[in-house]
Amino acid sequence: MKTFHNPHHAGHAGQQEMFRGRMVPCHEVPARLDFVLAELERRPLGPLAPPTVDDSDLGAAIARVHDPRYLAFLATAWDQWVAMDAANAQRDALPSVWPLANRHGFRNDVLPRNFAARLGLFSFDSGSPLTAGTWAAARGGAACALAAARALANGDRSAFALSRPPGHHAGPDFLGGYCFLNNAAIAAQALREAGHGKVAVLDVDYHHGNGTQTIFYERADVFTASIHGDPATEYPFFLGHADERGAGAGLGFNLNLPLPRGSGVKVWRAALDTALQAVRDFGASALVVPLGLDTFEGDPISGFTLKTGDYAAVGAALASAGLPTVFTFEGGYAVDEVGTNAVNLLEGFQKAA
Ligand code: SP5
Ligand code: ZN
Repeated sequence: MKTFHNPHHAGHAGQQEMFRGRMVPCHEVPARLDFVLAELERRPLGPLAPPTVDDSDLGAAIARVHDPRYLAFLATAWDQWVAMDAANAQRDALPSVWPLANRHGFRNDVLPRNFAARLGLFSFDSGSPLTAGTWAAARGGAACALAAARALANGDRSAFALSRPPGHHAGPDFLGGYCFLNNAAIAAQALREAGHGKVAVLDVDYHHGNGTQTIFYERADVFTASIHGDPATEYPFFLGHADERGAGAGLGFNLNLPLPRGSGVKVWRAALDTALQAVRDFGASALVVPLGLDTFEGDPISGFTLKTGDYAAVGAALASAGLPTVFTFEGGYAVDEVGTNAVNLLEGFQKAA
């Protein structure tokens, strides 16, 4: 399995996120990726390299899943933030005002001139700091996703897009959940364009993949499934319930498998079997796995109890789908263990594939 890693990831380094009325240190830190990379060097699964995709191809691939107005904002957001106040260069940008566009009659069709208002327009939480290197890092992640999809198009059976910030919470025109560009969606769309008529996304991060669900919600050509903490109690709270099955042409092509906080490997593996059966029934010819390792018992912000020794079998189960597979690196905040857990899963996949 080739791994495409993002050389720009460390430029995205948030200082703090809002939690219960206080600022706390960010969970989504550069060391997460470094630990995965170090473990891949100890236990190689295949070539490790930065992606090589040209700029215009990359821009086009990103624009297939994200809105132009959002992309124009992200590309210049840091400069706008610093233009507001030169002292902002030392601070992360976080939103503090939101239009709640679905309710209360607030408008989202008029782009505000004020930067804080713009940031709120394009965000859904106050936990996703935007920093000087965020755009370059997010673009580098999209390049990893595109390169991974292309590796499959060239005959590879699997590829790993190892990048941060993660992507699965980012929607067509919003950031949140530490995510800015939806790498899994970019890979899935690139696989569609490479000739796969039906692509499945099976999200195994602890948190519901709301961005990916939203991007493909009305489409029948990309089936989205997610196993996650029940949004009644778990982030991102406002999406991820079992009754969300898709809409319009996409009705029946979204599957949510919420599990109670505290769930262990047995119930989680049963949900995985359900999701894999749905992927088979859909008839996908390629699979994208947004790979979060925050299902781990030691994760500081999550509530499942999978153990380090469980991940190899999860990888093997994913391989049983028999599909060419792109993995995108998502959550996983037990930093010391995230590399071992990720490589256990990927190695389990590769041995069984
Ligand atoms: C990609 C991904 O896993 N995103 C997760 C985003 C979760 N954001 C909200 C987490 C708030 C948890 N704060 C808990 C602090 C405990 N000390
Ligand atoms: Zn997560």
